[in-house]
Amino acid sequence: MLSALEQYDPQIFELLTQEKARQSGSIRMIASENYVSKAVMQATGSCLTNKYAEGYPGKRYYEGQQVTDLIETIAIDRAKKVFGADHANVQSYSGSVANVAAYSTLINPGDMIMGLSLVNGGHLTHGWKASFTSKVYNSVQYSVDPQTGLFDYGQIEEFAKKHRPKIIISGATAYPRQIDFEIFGEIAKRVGAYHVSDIAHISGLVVAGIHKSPVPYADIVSTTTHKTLRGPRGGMLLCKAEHAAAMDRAVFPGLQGGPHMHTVTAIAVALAEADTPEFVQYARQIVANAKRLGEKLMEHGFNLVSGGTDNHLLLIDLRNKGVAGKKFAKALDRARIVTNYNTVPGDTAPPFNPSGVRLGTPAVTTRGMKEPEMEMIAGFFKRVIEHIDDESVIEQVARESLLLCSRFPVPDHFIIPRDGSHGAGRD
Ligand code: DSN
Repeated sequence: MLSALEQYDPQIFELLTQEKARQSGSIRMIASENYVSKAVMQATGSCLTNKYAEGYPGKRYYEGQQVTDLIETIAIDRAKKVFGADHANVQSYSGSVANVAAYSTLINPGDMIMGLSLVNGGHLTHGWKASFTSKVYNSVQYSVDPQTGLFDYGQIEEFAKKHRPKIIISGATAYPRQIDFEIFGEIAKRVGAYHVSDIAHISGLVVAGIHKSPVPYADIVSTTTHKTLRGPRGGMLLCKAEHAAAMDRAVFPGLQGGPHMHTVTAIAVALAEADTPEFVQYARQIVANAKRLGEKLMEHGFNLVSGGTDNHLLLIDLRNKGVAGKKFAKALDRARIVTNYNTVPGDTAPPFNPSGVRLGTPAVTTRGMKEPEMEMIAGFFKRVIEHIDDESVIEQVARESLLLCSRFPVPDHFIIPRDGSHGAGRD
């Protein structure tokens, strides 16, 4: 029987089928991507896509909220529980909007924000020059140490003392080590700044207790919900009680109209999944996989920023290889390994053709791959870099990648047990 989509729009159906095959037949190592569970996928594609719900539970501007109020309240309560936060807002459309909402909760246009620069691993919305955030706010940007690739907290404090920002942003999109949020919080206090922490990449690791949480040390914490947290594409904010009302106003009506209730619903589901021993085990394996991958890559002569990783991502600095990041990432893609090219600390190459590639283990770990598979993948990286202009080798690696993928089918039907009684967690 034809599905509704197949029947109504065969062209889009065919393209979705191709994308499903691509996700299934490639080793997906974009550090911000994952595979969601069947339950999250169902909630995302549910009837809540049909509902408008401006406002918050108990105070809406549209009627018909008998169900949405209950669902959003559950999502908020689950977020507060798993992150140990006083207050949560689950309506942000994305991490970018969540960050802007955090800033607008605390400061006014023209005030100064201080974030990690994009080329050092920060996000666009941390005040990068191309971002709206640097136009609305007066942005100053700190860096990592170009030699070690690490935060130099002493230098960050000096920088903060010099500029006296109103907000200091901690968190990154390409930093492979633990971040000391407590120190960021202390620096912010000492210069009279608010502390906003963006844990979009690591929120799943934070929930699992594997990465230190910024919640006790930050005024507001923002995150996406789809990376290591393995929920739908969306954003979320957590804050101390004193900022709760202002933060909710900043999201709605400050920045957004109607929340995407299908996404809020799926966030609720993902948070239930994250609150299980299985998820903690998953998060541990993400890090174990990243560490093993890093060790093997270094054995194969790759330089890693900071010499390894504490989290889910790795940054390969290709400057010793004489191969640009884009060329390597494109060759890897032909070999069925999907990464993104990325700047590395001290990079003089532009962000669109930088000197590194970023890779992460959340998606391959969801597929069930473990350390032996990481060793195989590191071997694929070696062969691709050594034969970057030899398509026959790249094609051979692509065949082996596909074989590896076939041993670890895409778990688009996996289920996280809520009571630990359903065995391996897949149906
Ligand atoms: N674009 C995301 C990432 O890949 O890290 C950050 O928003």
